Amino acid sequence: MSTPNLPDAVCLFEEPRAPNPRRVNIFIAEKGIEIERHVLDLIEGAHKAPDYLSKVGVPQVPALELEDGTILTESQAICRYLEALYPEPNMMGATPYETAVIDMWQRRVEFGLFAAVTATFRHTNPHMSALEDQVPEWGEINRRRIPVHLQRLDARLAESPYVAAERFTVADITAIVAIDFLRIVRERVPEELTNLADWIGRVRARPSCTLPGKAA
Ligand SMILES: N[C@@H](CCC(=O)N[C@@H](CS)C(=O)NCC(=O)O)C(=O)O
Repeated sequence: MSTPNLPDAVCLFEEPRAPNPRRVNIFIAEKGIEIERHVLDLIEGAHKAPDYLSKVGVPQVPALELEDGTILTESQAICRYLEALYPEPNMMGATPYETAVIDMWQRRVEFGLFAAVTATFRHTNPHMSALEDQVPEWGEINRRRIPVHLQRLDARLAESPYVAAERFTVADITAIVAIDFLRIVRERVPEELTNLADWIGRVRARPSCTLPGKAA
C-alpha cells in the first residue's frame, strides 16, 4: 500500500544500535512496513566513504533512498515521509491540533533529553573519539542536564498516558530511544519518577521497541 503520487522507499541505510536509526526503525515497525536495509559500520567509517557521501550528501545514518533516487536524511523527515505514504496507524497527528502538539513534544524531547544523552555519549565514550572531536567537559555538562529532562518527562506523564497524546506517537519513540541509551552512558531513571517508570514498562512491551540484538 502506498500513496500513488509518492515514490516508494527502497532502502534504509542505517546502524540498528545507533539512536537516530533506531527511531526510524521503531517507526517502521509500528507501521508494519517492509524496507530493505543496508547496515553501515560507523566505527569503521563506512558512512564517510566517498561512495556513500556522494550518494547521501552527509556522513550520517539513517538515510532513506527512494525509488526515484532521492535520498532523505533527518529521522523526523524520514518519518514524516513514511507517515504520508502509510497513514495508519497515525503516529504524527490526525488533526491540525494533534499534529502541532505531537510536533511540539517530539521537538522538546529531541532537543532536550535525546540531545543531552547523545552529547554525553559522544563526548565521554572513548569509542566515540573516532567520530567526534571530544570535549569531555561538554559531555559532563550534558550529563548533568539528563535528570532535569527526566523530571520534566515524568511531570508530563503524570497528566498524559503517552508523551504527546492519548496514544503512542513519534514523540514516545524519541523518548524511549533516549531512555534506553541511558544505560550506555551509565545513567538511569531515578526510582521516584514513577510516572516515567510506568510509561517505560508499557512502551518497552511493544514489539517495535525490542532492543536491537534482543529476541522479540
Ligand atoms: N539529525 C540527524 C542526526 C543523524 C545522526 O547524527 N546520526 C548518527 C547516528 S545516531 C551518525 O550518523 N553519526 C555518524 C557520525 O557522527 O560520524 C537525524 O535526525 O537523523
